[in-house]
Amino acid sequence: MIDKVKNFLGLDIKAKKYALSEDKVFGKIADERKPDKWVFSTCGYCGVGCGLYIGVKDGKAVYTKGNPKHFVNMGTLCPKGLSEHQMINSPERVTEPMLRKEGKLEPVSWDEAYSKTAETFKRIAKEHGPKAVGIISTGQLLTEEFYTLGKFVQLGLGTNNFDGNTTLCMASAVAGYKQSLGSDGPVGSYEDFSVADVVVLVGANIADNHPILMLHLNKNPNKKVIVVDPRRSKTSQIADIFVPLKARTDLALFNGLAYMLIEQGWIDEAYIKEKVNGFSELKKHLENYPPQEVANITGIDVKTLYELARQYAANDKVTTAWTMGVNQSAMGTDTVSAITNLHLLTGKIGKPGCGPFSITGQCNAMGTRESGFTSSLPGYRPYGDPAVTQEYADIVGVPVDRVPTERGYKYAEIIDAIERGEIKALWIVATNPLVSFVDQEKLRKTLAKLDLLVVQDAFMGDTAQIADVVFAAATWGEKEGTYTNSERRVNRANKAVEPLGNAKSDFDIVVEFSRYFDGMDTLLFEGWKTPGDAFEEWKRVSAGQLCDYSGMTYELLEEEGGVQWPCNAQFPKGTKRLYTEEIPFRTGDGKAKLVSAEWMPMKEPVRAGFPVMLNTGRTVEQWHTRTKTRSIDILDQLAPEAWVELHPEDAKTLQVRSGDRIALSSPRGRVEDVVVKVTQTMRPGNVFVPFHFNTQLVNTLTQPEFDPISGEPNYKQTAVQLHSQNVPEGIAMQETEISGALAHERCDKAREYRYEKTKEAR
Ligand SMILES: Nc1nc2c(c(=O)[nH]1)N[C@H]1C(S)=C(S)[C@@H](COP(=O)(O)OP(=O)(O)OC[C@H]3O[C@@H](n4cnc5c(=O)[nH]c(N)nc54)[C@H](O)[C@@H]3O)O[C@H]1N2
Ligand SMILES: Nc1nc2c(c(=O)[nH]1)N[C@H]1C(S)=C(S)[C@@H](COP(=O)(O)OP(=O)(O)OC[C@H]3O[C@@H](n4cnc5c(=O)[nH]c(N)nc54)[C@H](O)[C@@H]3O)O[C@H]1N2
Ligand code: SF4
Ligand SMILES: [Mo]
Repeated sequence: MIDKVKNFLGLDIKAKKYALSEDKVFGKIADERKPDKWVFSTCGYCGVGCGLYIGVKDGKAVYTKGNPKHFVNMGTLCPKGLSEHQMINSPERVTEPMLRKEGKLEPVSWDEAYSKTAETFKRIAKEHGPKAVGIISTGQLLTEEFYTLGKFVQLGLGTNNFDGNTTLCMASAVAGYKQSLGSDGPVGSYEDFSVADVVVLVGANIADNHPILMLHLNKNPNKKVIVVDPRRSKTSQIADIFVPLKARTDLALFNGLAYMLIEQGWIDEAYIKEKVNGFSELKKHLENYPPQEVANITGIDVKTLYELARQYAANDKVTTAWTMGVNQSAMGTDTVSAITNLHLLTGKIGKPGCGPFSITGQCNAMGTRESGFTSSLPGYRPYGDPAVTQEYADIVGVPVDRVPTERGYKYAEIIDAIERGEIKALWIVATNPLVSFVDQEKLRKTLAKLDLLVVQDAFMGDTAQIADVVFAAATWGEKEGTYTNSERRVNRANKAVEPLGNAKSDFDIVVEFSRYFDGMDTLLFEGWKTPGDAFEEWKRVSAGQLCDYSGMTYELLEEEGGVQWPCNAQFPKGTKRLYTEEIPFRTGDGKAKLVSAEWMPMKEPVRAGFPVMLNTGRTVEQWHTRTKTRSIDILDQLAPEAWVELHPEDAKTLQVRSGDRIALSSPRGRVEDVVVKVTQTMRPGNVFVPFHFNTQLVNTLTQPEFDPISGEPNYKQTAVQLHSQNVPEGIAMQETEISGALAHERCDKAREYRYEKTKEAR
C-alpha cells in the first residue's frame, strides 16, 4: 500500500523527509493519532467521484482525507466525504446474517441464511417459474459486484425482473441519451465546467448535492452560470441568470428555446446536415411552442426566453448539466432529449466546454448503467438482437439460451407484480425502498404479501427491519473494486479495513450464494476469487463497446487518478469527450436524432383540496435514507429532521412562523410535525421538503406517476395540502398552474402521443 502512496503522490516514504511530506499532504496530525497507513480510495457517496485516502490505525478507519493529486477534487472533500470513515463503525451496522424466526430476526450462520433463501427461491421457481423471483438493486455497489450480481440473477436464477434504485434516479437520462444519441453515456468532462462560456444548470442543486463540482466551476474565469429551477436553491446564488420556471415546465421551455434558435437562424446548419436527423419533423413540431405560449406555460417572460436562446447561439462553448429536477419527472426522458436538441441544433457537442451533461447521483450509478443486465445487456448492448446475444454468450462461455432477450419489469412494475401475486420473492440489494420509493403505504402493504423478502444491506435500515432474511454486507472501505463517476472516470476504491463482524462483501455474498444453485457457480464464476476476476471478464465484455475498459488495469487507474472510458488501444489513457470526430453517434447511420417531444400538464395537478405543489430533494449533510449519515454526529446535528420551506405569503395564510410545525397531506396519506422554514426560496403555493427522514416520511405523500419510457417516478411534484394548528383546513385554491392557452387542448393529444411512445418503448 505504501508503495502506491509513493507512486501517486510522488513521495519517497523511505527518505527521512517522509514525515514532513506526509504532513504536507494530509495535514498535521499528532503522533499518537497518526494512522499506520493511508489507503488510496474513492468516495462512496455521490457521483462526483472524489479521490481520497483512508487513514487506518490499529485496524480501524480513523481519517478520510482528500487526495491532493486527484483531478476531480484536488485535495478537497465535502462534509460527507470528510467524515466517511465514521460510517463504517456505526452502531446500526448489520454484522451477522439473520433469519426471521417466530417473528423475530435472529443471527444465523451464512450457511443457514443461504440455504433457506436458495430453497425458497428454487421452490418458487419450480411452482411459478423463475420470473416469480424479483431483484431490486442499486447504484452503490462496485462495478465488479454489480456485474457479478447481474450475471447471477439473469443467467443463474433466470429472472429478468431485475431493476434498481437507478430507475428512481438516472433512468430518464439513460433513456433520453439513447433516444437522442443512440447510446447512454454522459458526453463530457468536468473540464467542461472550467472552460465553458456558459454553464446551464437545470434542476441540479450542485451546491448541496455535488459540492465538489463547484470547484470546477470556480476555476472558470469567464463563466456565465444560468440556473433553471423553480426553487431558489443554494446553487441559484451563483447564477448570472436565474430562471425560476413553474414546476415541471422544462420540456416546454427547451422546446421554446429550440423554436427561437430556428426562428432566428441561430443554428449550425452544416452540423445538422452532416450529423443530425429529424430536423424538419422537429421544426414542424415546434410550431406548437411559440414564445408567448411557452411564456404562459413556464411563467418566464418572452424577453428572458430570447435571452436564454441567445446564450446558446452567441457563445462558442455551452454546457447544459442537469440532475433530478429533469430526470424525476413523468416526462424526464423527453426533457433530456429536448435539452440535447439545443446542443445538436447549435453543433455544441463533442467539443471542449460543450454538451448535454447528465450529472450522476450515486457513486456508481454509472457502473451499473455500463455493466447492465437491467435496461440493457452488459456494455450497453441492446436486448433482443440475436447476433449481439450470441456475442455476449460467446465471450463469457454460457449457453446462449441463458442470456435474456428482453428487459423484465422496471422497479415500479416489480412492485405491481408483487401486488398481483405474480412475484413471490424479492431480493433487495443496497437500497432502502421503505424510505425512498413513492406511495409508502401501498409499498408497505405490498411487501407484506411476499413469501420471502431478502435484504442485503450493511445497515439495519427500515427495509431490513421487515426482511425475512438479512444478508450482512460489508460497506465502503471494507471491500474493493471500481466506481465510475459522472464524467465516465473509472476510479479505484480499495479495501482499508476488514468487514465488521461476519459481514461479507457483496461480491463474496453473490459468488458464495451461487454455490447453492446446482452448478451455477462453476458455470458463471469458475475460478473467481476476487473482484479483480470479475474486472478481467468485464474488460473483455466491454471491449469494442462505447464503454470500453479493455485498456484499463487497476494500476493504471491509481496512477492516473481514474481513467475515462473508452480506454483501449486507440485511447490508451482514456477519452475526455464522446461524439468527437473519432467517435460517431451510436445510431445505425452515425447521426444523432432531434426528438420531437410534447410537453403536457400534470396528471395530478394542484386543485381544490390539494392546492400546494410539493417539491422534494436533498440537503448537503444527509445521504438519502440516512443509514450512512444518521450516526455521524456532525452531519446529524446539522440536519436532524425534515423541514418545509414555505413562502411568507403561505406562512401568513397558515398563521405560522419559522420553527412552528405543520402537517402535509395528499390523497395517499399525511405527514405530521414538519418544522416550518419561512423563506423566499419558494414561489407562493410551492413548498420543498427533503426526503431523507423516516421520522417525517415525505414519500408517504408522493404520487405514483412515472415516465412511460424510463419508468422514473415523478418525485419532484405532488399536489398537497398544508395543515397548521390555527388553520387546520389549510389553504384555499388560488390560481391554476396550467395557464398556457393551448395547454388544455394539447393535453389529450399529448397523452395519446405518449401512450404510443410507451408501446414503442416496450
Ligand atoms: N448531500 C447529498 N448529496 C447527494 C445525495 C444525497 O442524498 N445527499 N444524493 C445523490 C443522488 S443519488 C442524486 S440523484 C443527486 C441529486 O442531486 P440534485 O438533483 O441536485 O438533488 P435534488 O435536491 O433531488 O433536486 C435538485 C433540484 O431540482 C429542483 N427541481 C424540482 N422540480 C423541478 C422542475 O420542475 N424543474 C427544474 N428545472 N428543477 C426542479 C429542486 O428544486 C432542486 O433544487 O444528489 C447526489 N448527491
Ligand atoms: N421523494 C423523493 N424520493 C426520492 C428521491 C427524491 O429526490 N425525492 N430521490 C431518489 C433517488 S435519486 C435515489 S438514488 C434514491 C435513493 O434511495 P435508496 O437507494 O433507498 O437510498 P440509500 O439510503 O442510499 O440506500 C442504500 C442502502 O444500501 C445500504 N448500503 C450501504 N453500503 C452498502 C454496501 O456496500 N452493500 C450493501 N449491500 N448495502 C449497502 C445502505 O445501508 C442503504 O440501506 O431515492 C429516491 N427517492
Ligand atoms: S462531493 Fe460527492 S464524492 Fe466528493 S466528497 Fe462529497 S459526497 Fe464524496
Ligand atoms: Mo439518485
